[in-house]
Order: sequence, then structure tokens, then C-alpha cells
Amino acid sequence: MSARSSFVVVANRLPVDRVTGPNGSVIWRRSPGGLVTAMQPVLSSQRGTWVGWLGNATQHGAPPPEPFQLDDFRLRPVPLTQEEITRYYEGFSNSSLWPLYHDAVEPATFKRRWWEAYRRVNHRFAEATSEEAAPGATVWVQDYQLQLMPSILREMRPDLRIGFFLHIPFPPFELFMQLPRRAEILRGLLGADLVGFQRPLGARNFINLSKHLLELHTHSNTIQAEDGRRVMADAFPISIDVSEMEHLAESPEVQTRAKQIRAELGDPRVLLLGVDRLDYTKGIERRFKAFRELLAEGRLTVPETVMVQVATPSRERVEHYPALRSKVEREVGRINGEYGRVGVPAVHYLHQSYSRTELAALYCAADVMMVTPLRDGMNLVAKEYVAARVDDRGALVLSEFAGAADELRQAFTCNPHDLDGLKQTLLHAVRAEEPEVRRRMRMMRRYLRAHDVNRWAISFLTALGSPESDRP
Ligand code: ADQ
Repeated sequence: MSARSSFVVVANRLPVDRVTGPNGSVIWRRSPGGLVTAMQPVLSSQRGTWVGWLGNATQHGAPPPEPFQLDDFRLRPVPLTQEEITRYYEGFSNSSLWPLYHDAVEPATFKRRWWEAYRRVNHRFAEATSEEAAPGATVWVQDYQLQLMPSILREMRPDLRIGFFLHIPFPPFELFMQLPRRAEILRGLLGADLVGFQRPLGARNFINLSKHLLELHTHSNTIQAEDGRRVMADAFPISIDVSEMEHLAESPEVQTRAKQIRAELGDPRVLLLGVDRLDYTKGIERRFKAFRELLAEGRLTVPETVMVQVATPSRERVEHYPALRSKVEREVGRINGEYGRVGVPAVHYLHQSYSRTELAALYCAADVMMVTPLRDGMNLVAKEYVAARVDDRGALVLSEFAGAADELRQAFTCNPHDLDGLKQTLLHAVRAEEPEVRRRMRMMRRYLRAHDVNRWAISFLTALGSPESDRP
């Protein structure tokens, strides 16, 4: 066995993208993203390991992919078969847990065979982690795909310090109780020493659930687990690499591209922007409806106002997603059919992935950024937009159901379920005077600079290592 690590990150995916090298060889390149940026310093200094899935199916009977080194940390791939991808990932994770944890804005589906795969895969992740972790190591498990892992790992390795962070909302008691395997999931999470959430509300829901479902004793933000351990639950709002986005936004390349984007759109007076994974939680349909009604009422007009919607392809094999894509694309067609002219569409819809540079240019070009999820753990796009506005311009319309609303308090906040309210907020943002826009943006930027993703990682790890979390 290789040298073991004193720090192990576990996430469904390894932070790498597959690219084809010379002669068709496979090369793994580090994928962009806040999580890996935040983990990098700790992983490097601790000779850390990241455990996760490489993203492609392993054939039955094929040898598991070997661990490998990337930059200065080790990657330990966990293989999944095609059937496990269907049942553990697309099934239980993304068709049962994802909708349920997002207020069941689309109905959750439960299938018994999905549960079996979810349990089996969590077990496999725990085994791989146990092999990688040095005695007394710190293990940080990420997200809803791995909620059983903390308790399985604790049973294998009671010497480890285990943290868990949930990137999506944790639902209220009434919703969680619909989950067929609710007690097992809760016990799985309680295997950790520290369970972190995006918002204080998530931590409160979790503590309340422990009290009522398992009748555990709770005090403030600690829960006494069935084996007598103290488990701490608290909010650790995730953030972005603020200086990376600021540097990008300041670069001549991005500034030039931002101007070019506006020119290509016909130099509109107001450029509205949406950037989301194409997901039913993101409130894309509500946003289009609000825009269409504002055009119909003549309160916004084309070509003075133009909307750009980037909708990244996502989970196309999971139920609800192809249907959402059809609905969104129909709506775009309807708006353009009614309000566009030859060469002047009202909505520019882009179902594509973009580089960080192009995203930064879009952020810099947009007058109003629309972030209107019906429910969202945090929403990093809202934070990226604020970080990119090094000119202190630009208005952020932000749903109060996004975790980011707890922090970006100077945004134009809205309730996306209330269409009239959403329209009012959009108009308010469009019509706001420059001094007001600048004042709001300046304050949000100041806040964000002091709360970047490194601070998030440090505060979680400090709480995980603190003696408070296991004092009897
Ligand atoms: P997501 O639901 O994926 O994340 P979000 O937080 O908005 O949502 O992050 C999306 C990321 O993808 C952003 O960094 C954005 O720049 C990038 N992105 C979006 N469209 C893109 C495109 N077309 N091309 C390239 N990149 C694109 C989950 C939770 C969130 C939580 C995060 C982190 O659902 O609530 O904020 O995890 O914890």
C-alpha cells in the first residue's frame, strides 16, 4: 500500500476532465472549480488524497483504475459500473434526493433497487477512503451522493476525524420524512463529527430532524448520537475564488470581449443575463415568463432590452431534464416569435458550456444579472457576477431561496414564485440610478472579498478540528 494521507477529500467526482493527448492517449486535466481551489493548499501541505469517480463507466470484470498523482496531490478513482451510474447517480442521487431536498419543486421518484446501489457505492467509497487515510487522519466528505459514508467509514476506522458538507439545501422535517430510507440516511450523516450546511436554516432542519426522528438529545448546535458521540451541525456558506474572478475581469482580454459581446448584441441599453445549469430548481422558466409579460405590457422593449440566457447542458438522462429543456426552448421560441425582429432576437439562448474567460466577459457585459432559483444551496453564479464587477456596476436580481441571499444582502431580492413581485424587482433593477447600483455593488464586493472559498475551507476545518466538537 502507498504512503497514506493525513487529509482526504471525498466527493462523487474527482476534480479532473478527460482530454485526448497525442496518439489518442487519455490525459487527465485538473477541472476548474472552487472546491478544488479551496482544497489545494491543504491537499498540498498534507500530501493529501482526493477520492472520487472519474466520470466514466468501468466494464464488468475490468481492473479498477489505478490511483495517480495530479499536481501535488493524489487521486484515488472509485469505479462505477453502468448500472450503478443509472441507479446510484441518476436514480437515488438525482431523481430521489435532489428533487426532495429542493422543496420537491418536481416530484421525487423512489425505487427500491436504487437504494441498494446507493448503499453499495457509499460502501465502496468508504473502503477506498479507509485504505487511503493515515491513522488519525482528517476526512472531508462532500455532498448528497455520499450521505451514508460517514457512518460506514466510522465503523471501519473509528480513529478518523470525519467532516461532511452538504452543498444543497437540507429540507424541513415534513419533506425529509417522505424519504423511504430516512432513518438510515440520518444515521449515515451522524457518523460525522461535524455536519456542515450552506445556511443556518439547513443546520436547524438537521438538528430538528435528529430530535424528532431518532429522539436524540440536542443542545444548541450539537446532537448526541446514539453511540454517545457529540456531533456538531453548523452553517459554512461556500464561496468562490474571488481574486481569480477579479483578475480575469480586469484582464484586457475579458474587457475587450465584454465590449464585443455588447456590440454583437446591437449595443442594447439594458443587457439582462442568466447563467445556470439547465435545472428545474434554477427558476429559468419563471424568469422567461416575467420577461415575456414585461414585453407584452410594453414596460420593457426590444431592441433597447436584450436577454442572454446561458443554460449549461445537465443530467440529460435523468427524468424531468429533457422535458425542462423542451419547455425552455419552446418559451424562447415564443418570446422571439412575438417580440423579435429579423436579426434582433429578444432572447439569445445558449445551451453550451463556456470557458471561465467567456463567462467573465458575459458577467462584465451584463447590466442586470438574474439569479432566480426556486431553491438553491448557495448559487455561485451570483457570487461570480459580483466578483467580476470590478467597475462596481451591474445589478444583481437574487432569489431569496438561494443561499447567497443570506450574504449578498444588497442584491435586488425577489420571490420567484410571485410573478408580479419578480417583474417589479426586475424593473426596479433595470431602472435603478447609477449611484444606487454602485452603492449596492460596492458593499457586496467588499463582503465577498472578505469571504472567499479559502476562508470557507479554513473555517470548516478549524471547526472540525476543534475540541468543542467532541467534548462530552
Ligand atoms: P450547482 O447547482 O451546479 O452547484 P452553482 O452554484 O450556480 O450551481 O454553480 C454552477 C457553476 O457552474 C458556476 O461556477 C458557474 O460559473 C458554472 N457554469 C454555469 N454555466 C456554465 C457554462 N455554460 N459554462 C461553464 N461553466 C458554467 C451546487 C449547488 C449550489 C452550490 C454549489 C456549490 O446546487 O447551490 O452553490 O453546488 O456548493
